[in-house]
Amino acid sequence: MKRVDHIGIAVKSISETLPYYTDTLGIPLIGMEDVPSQGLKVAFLDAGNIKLELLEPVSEDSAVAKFLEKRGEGVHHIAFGVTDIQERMDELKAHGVRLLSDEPRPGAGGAQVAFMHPKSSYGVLYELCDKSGDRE
Ligand code: CMX
Repeated sequence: MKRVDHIGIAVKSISETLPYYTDTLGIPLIGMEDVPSQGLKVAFLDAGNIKLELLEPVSEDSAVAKFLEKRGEGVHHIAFGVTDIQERMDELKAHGVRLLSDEPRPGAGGAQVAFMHPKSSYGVLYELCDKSGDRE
């Protein structure tokens, strides 16, 4: 993994949190998006060499709703930018990493995404995020 694409941050409310990022920290908003497949509304912010992704659950059974309930607001995942996501997934599997799906799934911004279980990544939820766009 050579590049971090974004850091996902779980929040209860994007509208309440956004002014802290845009006005207090001065990080420009790139855009907002609904991600129904994950039960989420997300906002991407441009922090220079990396993006921040605010994650607000819109469905009670979304992974982020469970995270907020158990751990409260805060850093939720780190996403590596990759190409050839299926190849990267197969390599990780061969190294014994537990992936949360056998195949990539559609994520925000038209990306294909896959997650590594935090129990096999020493407590961190890592995402693979492929925006090469040839699988949509
Ligand atoms: N970071 C680190 N650890 C986490 C975690 C996170 N984000 N979420 C859960 N965990 C921990 C739990 O606290 C639990 O630890 P303990 O057993 O020590 O308490 C452990 O992982 C396993 O939990 P679990 O009961 O097996 O599973 P959960 O129901 O908590 O779900 C996970 C965890 C990772 C499987 C689930 O969140 C998931 O499927 N995530 C992938 C999808 C996702 O996160 N989507 C949101 C982002 C989408 C986007 O960016 O577009």
